Amino acid sequence: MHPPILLFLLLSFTFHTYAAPVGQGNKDGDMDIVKKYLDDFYSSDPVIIGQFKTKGSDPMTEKLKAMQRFFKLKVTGEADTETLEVMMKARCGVPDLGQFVLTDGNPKWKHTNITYSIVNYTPDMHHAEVDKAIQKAFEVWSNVSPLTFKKLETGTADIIISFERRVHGDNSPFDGPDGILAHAFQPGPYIGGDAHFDEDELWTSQGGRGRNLFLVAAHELGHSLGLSHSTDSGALMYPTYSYTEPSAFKLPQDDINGIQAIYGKPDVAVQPTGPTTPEACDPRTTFDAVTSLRGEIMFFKGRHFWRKHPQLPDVELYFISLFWPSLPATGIDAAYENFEEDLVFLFKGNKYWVLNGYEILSGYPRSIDRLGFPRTVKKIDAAFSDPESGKTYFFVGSKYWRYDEITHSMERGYPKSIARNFEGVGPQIDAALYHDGSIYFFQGTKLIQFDHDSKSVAQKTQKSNSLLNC
Ligand code: E1S
Ligand code: CA
Ligand code: ZN
Ligand code: ZN
Repeated sequence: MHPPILLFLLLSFTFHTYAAPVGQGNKDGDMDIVKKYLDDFYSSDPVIIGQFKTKGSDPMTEKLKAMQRFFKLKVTGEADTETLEVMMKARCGVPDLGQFVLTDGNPKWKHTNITYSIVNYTPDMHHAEVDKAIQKAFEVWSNVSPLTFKKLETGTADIIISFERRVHGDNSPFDGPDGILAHAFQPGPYIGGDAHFDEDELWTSQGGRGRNLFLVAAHELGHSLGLSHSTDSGALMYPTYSYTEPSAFKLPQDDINGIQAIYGKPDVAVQPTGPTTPEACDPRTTFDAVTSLRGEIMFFKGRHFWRKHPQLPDVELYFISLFWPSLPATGIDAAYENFEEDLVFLFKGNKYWVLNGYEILSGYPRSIDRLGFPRTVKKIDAAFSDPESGKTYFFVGSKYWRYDEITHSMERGYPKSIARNFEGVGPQIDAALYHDGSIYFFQGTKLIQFDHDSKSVAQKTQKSNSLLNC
């Protein structure tokens, strides 16, 4: 979701995070949150609310209604649960509406052949590396829109890029190392479209220490083109920086939708698409792999995993690459916890990795041949380990294998037929989990709870995501 908003027109802004839970029914606490939110993000002068302005009642109610209209909530003028939920979402300090309304309509470039210039360079990188990072960042957007970008060596460009530190003449001083990394202005004349990078950061063309100039520039240029922040945590226009391998970077679908809402689609036969952020509670959600890890349950899907703590109602969504940069960034095939040795095994293709807590043990990945699989097994669909017997079950197509964790060897007489020994389960299992004495098989959008002792299906009607508190 990208409500196009004016950025950086107001004098200054600060950080506010409303991540703290609010006691239900705590009306005073709720009112504090509402008041603070409206003061911070819905500027005091109701005139500024512009097209979202309503007449009558007190200013607080007006602002609340404006906010509800902006987020397409029911316009009640009251701090109902839906409204509070939006207000409590953690967010960056860029106001939604105070700035939005200062312009007539959504700011955008009126031409598609946009020019840029780089007026100074950071000493942290070679000139050529800076040029390359900026060029690549523009390509992120030109690949999915009708826009083209040309670098000017002389004359005034639409988008002027510079490295600045502290107070630098635009009423939005930088703050030294960390914190604010950069900022950019919405499309328009003069300073409009310009992108400034904080010279007090360490700029790099890699990962590790410092900030990747390509990733930050790609985000800032989104602002330069008229995009505001997205609430999609996987989006490039999400308010907080996260490192992903630049050569593997694909512009997320949410950002593609955002830029195309402003400028339309590119003039190419095959339309580009990008990765989407999965929704835990979408009834269509399926999983790649599921395992427990020291009492928590991890659900892997694409580039992400959800982490569910048994005592907590909320589930957390993370990028796999955030926790384990050296793992394949996407598509884990199978995972299981070895309770005996307090280790978690992750599988992709014919390789596997072993985790101790959140640390990958050295010496991995290894080939699954080392577990005793024949070369004909190219990948594993699902796995779970039974802590009572110390046996691990591996599911491959319509068959399964059994491994003894005590003797560290594959058992004889396998593979066996899933249909024969797990009646009502398979073939083609996505993921398996041993949890609370039951085995859970994830098959598409279905979850089958299997009772190990009676060797029968205990419950077949659940949705795959029912363990995620949906
Ligand atoms: C982070 N934000 C930053 O410096 C506001 N902290 C200016 C702005 O006040 O542009 O939001 C602040 C900028 C940034 C945000 C996200 C840079 C990425 C998202 C996804 S990188 C793979 C990625 C990102 C990069 C200013
Ligand atoms: Ca800074
Ligand atoms: Zn600036
Ligand atoms: Zn931003």
